[in-house]
Amino acid sequence: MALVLHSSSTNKNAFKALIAAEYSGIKIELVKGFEMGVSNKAPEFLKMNPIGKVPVLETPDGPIFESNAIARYVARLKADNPLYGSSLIDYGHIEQWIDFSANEIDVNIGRWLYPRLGFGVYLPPAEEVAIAGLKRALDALNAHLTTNTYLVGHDVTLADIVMTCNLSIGFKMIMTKSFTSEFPHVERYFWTLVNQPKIKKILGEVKHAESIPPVASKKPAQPKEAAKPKKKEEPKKEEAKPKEVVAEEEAPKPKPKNPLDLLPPSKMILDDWKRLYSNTKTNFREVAIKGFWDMYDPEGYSLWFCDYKYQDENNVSFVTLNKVSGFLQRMDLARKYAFGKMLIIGAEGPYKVKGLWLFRGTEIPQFIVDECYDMELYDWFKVDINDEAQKERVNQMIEDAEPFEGEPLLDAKCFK
Ligand SMILES: N[C@@H](CCC(=O)N[C@@H](CS)C(=O)NCC(=O)O)C(=O)O
Repeated sequence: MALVLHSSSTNKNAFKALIAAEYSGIKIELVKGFEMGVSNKAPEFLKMNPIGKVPVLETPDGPIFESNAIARYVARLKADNPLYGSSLIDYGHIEQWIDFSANEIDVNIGRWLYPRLGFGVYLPPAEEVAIAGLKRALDALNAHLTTNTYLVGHDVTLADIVMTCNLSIGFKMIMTKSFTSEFPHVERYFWTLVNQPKIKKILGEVKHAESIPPVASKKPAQPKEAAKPKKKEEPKKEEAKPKEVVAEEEAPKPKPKNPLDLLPPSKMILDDWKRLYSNTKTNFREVAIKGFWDMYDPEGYSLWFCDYKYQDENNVSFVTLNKVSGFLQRMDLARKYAFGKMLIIGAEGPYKVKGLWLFRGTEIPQFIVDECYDMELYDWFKVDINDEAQKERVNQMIEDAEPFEGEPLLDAKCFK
């Protein structure tokens, strides 16, 4: 059975294996009729890669996913393949640069590019972090390439193949000349590599991006499945289709009535509560908290605690704060129907992120779950208002009481 690569013909992650195959004299067939978003959602594909991402290589011994793993497999098919260098230390360095390319270059290009194309939410501070991370990585790469033509040794290795493919999307889509000219050795390296005949055969003519793509829209344009975490931060890495994305975003959409507007009227007026919360400057317990419970209508509203699912990852204070701010920004669509408090807890990382939300209706509104992908990053627990301890926890969260559950607060953010 031949090796069959499941991917479209324009996927830079698939190019890694195809180039490795060119260098190794291995034949790989690209599967016929592959359609991104359709073929990779089919049950047969999900049997090969349960996460549904592309590429996947079908081998006589079973499928392999993850493009770097596929490229390694292809390179190993040829005994003593020079793509893997000629010593143990070469091998170590090749692996080092493959990981560097994935974790420092590819990730940061993706975090800069994809939100601009509408795949993920565009947030200027997140973009700044991505660009800073990318520049740091390119600086290091540039320094290495000052005295090296290739990443390892004196010839193309698998590390160069992976690095070139990862850089290619940056050079083509977002890293303009004025950006890359800060890294002259990276430029020299990249143009040398893309002009190697075996690489050029797969990548084709590569053209330098002339401008940074404008932000398609504030609202992520990915299909629903792609918005569902695991993903956390990870924007959808689909081949970019900026035109389609923009076109889709610009199409006028009829606005159906929100089902929450059809609920029986409630005695609780959300804006009254928000006003009371904002205007109470002293005696918060006696005025605002008491006022809240006087107004609260359990028939028309519900209270929910939420706990961030990945607390261990909240090591850096500003990243954690940005994450919460992003969540509140994306909740904008729920302003008429919700009030929230988010606490960032702890004196040092990992910080805990916990929140309290008041929603119109007795369940978490479905449109919020559907439209705000952060909802899946949290575990949600409905508050039992007959439980005094839970009520007290609500009070403490509304009040930003410190210490909260024995710890100081780094910050408290309010959605109102
Ligand atoms: N780390 C993976 C990334 C794969 C990936 O993100 N593939 C994108 C296309 S380049 C994809 O399949 N996206 C579809 C999705 O996220 O559902 C690899 O290197 O293979």
